Amino acid sequence: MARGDTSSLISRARRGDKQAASRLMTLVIRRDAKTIRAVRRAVIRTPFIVGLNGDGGSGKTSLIVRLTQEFRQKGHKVGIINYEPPDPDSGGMYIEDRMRLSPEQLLDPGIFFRTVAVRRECDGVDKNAADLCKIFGLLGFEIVFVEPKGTAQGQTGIRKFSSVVIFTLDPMAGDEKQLSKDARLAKADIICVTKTENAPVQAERMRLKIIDELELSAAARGKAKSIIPVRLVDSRSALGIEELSQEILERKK
Ligand SMILES: Nc1nc2c(ncn2[C@@H]2O[C@H](COP(=O)(O)OP(=O)(O)OP(=O)(O)O)[C@@H](O)[C@H]2O)c(=O)[nH]1
Ligand SMILES: [Mg+2]
Repeated sequence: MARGDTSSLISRARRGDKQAASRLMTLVIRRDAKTIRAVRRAVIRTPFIVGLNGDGGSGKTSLIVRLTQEFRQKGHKVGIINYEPPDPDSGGMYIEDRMRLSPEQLLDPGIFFRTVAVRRECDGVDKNAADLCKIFGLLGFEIVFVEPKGTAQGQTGIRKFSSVVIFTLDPMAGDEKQLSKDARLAKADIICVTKTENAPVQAERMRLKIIDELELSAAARGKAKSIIPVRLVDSRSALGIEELSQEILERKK
């Protein structure tokens, strides 16, 4: 691609043109070196990046959609990067999680949802995730959610470029004993037990178990106490969502 084209795409993205931003994203995903360099040079303000970590089905997208609603009400423009596995036949997108947004959200100019097929995977995200986030910065978006393809135990790559990492756990899934082996726990900034209204007793039990694990892990590192908050949330009923959004914004200051 000619250099002039990249500059014009960058100028258009700076004026809020989402089509130009989308084209830049495609070039970054394809690892066009000139575009990556130009984007890095052009960005004045990298957005605040909220990375979601958690098993497949643990409620990451639902939480993002709910928090997006909160942040829009507070006047913040929100970008979302959603990594999905590629369709093995077409190489294109397998699942289109954009449809999880409400009709109002789909029409909202202050929301930009980009699904990316993760090919050269690193802990559920592509290696150029940080550069993609910068393109939202060109558009003037202040907050970007990044959802990896569901991660497994020990996958904490999202930590490298996120301003805040939220780790989601479904109280009804999996074995609590596995928590002690999971590096995602101690590498999170905020832990959310999701789907609380579905199983309030199990959710509270899991919250207490997580706190135990965090205290043990803090002690092993010579710390008096863990400072990682553990929250009970529910994206359907919005339980705990307002408080969580406040906590994220506090960290953005
Ligand atoms: N009742 C209830 N259901 C939820 C909640 N969060 C997620 N779900 C449901 O749980 C399922 C998985 O939720 P997702 O938000 O797609 O989970 P995910 O972590 O994004 O899943 P992947 O993208 O496949 O890794 C969906 O059927 C959701 O409707 C919640 O807070 N309450
Ligand atoms: Mg999802």
